[in-house]
Amino acid sequence: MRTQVAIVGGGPAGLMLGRLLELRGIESVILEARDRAYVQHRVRAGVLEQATVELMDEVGLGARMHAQGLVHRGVELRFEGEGHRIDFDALTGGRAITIYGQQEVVKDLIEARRAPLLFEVSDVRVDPVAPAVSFVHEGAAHELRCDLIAGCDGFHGVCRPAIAHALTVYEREYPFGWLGILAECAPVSEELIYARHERGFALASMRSPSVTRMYLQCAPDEPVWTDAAIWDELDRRFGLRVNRGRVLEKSVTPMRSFVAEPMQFERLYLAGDAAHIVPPTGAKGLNTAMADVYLLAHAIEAFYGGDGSGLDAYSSRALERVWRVQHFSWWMTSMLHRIGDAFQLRLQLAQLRETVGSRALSTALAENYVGLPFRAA
Ligand code: RFL
Ligand code: PHB
Repeated sequence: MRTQVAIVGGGPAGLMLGRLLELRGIESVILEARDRAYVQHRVRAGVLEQATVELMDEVGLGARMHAQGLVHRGVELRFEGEGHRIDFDALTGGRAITIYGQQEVVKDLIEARRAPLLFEVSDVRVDPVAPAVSFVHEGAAHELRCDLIAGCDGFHGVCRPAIAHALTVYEREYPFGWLGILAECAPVSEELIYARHERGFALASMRSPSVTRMYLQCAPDEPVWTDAAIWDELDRRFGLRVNRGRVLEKSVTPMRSFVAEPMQFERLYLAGDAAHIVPPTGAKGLNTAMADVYLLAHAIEAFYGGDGSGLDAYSSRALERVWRVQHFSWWMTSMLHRIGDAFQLRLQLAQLRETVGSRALSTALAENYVGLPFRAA
């Protein structure tokens, strides 16, 4: 087998890269370890930055997102028993976020894909020098020769480990995780609520006017609680009576910050969670994956036009944005979670009061939350 770009991983990064290349007349093959149903039903991110929304439009897949997504023009920060709204509209000149599940984005991209997308591949091995990718599909071993490999196989994939000798890793693990639930009831508020409470952080989000998504700070290895214990704790931490309904899904996610540098070795280019992870407090993981592949697709297009300078600069350009997002995610995480000693708790409150009280700091939060523009070069 031969193609121009071998894409390892059919998550948001790999699928969007495939779409951007297809629209530029560049061939690709996407190799995905899981089956289609699993990939389409995995409950993960829900917040699309303005630039991600614009990208879905640019690739011609915005219709369902605009019909079903919920546009939010602000979020609430809640602490010391009171809510404070950060007004995106006023602070960012009309920018907004859209609530639309990651698995819906994935469904739209899979639906649109015409070029090869192989599910349930195994034994994937990448050779960044050849370059080539070997794998097993439907019982047969294959070798895919290519010009470039895109490593879009997430945090637990094979691409980053394959070039570990060439990478430096920067990381921080947090001494807590998030217990997340998806439930059949109306959201407690029209906008997201990020709550800091002495018992720990809580977040109220949603997927639709009748489906709620909520998170509670917990121990990183916490056994999943009973539904009743979760609802009672949500009431306590928000200081409100939240709507209750049938719990459709619950799970615990550990939290870490992680960056591998550079995001390239020979002809292998990493994008999305394969190269970096943020704690979910800033809602940045999916959006940063999209920013990476936007940059990478333009660099690949230039490469086939005879100019390889964009590919050479890909890692350093992507990392500039990655570190801005790392800082924002770390800032939101450390400002809102139960963390550290009494001194640090007082610093947190001082920081929160200033963030909602000062126009400069509210603007910084709003600008980062709605997201930085995607750059093509
Ligand atoms: P993904 O989505 O992990 O996709 C990687 C794909 O590669 C496949 N794969 C392989 N394929 C072939 N061969 C192999 N050897 C392979 N190994 C793995 C996997 O099956 C998978 O399909 O990475 P990608 O594309 O980089 O996308 C990143 C995002 O998924 C991730 O950053 C976000 O989900 C993070 N995240 C959030 N991001 C946001 O922007 N906003 C949010 O509101 C948000 N909330 C969240 C989140 C992540 C969460 N969890 C569970 C980690 C909330 C949660 C709870
Ligand atoms: C979500 O709706 O899943 C969500 C929203 C905001 C975050 C993280 C996750 O910061």
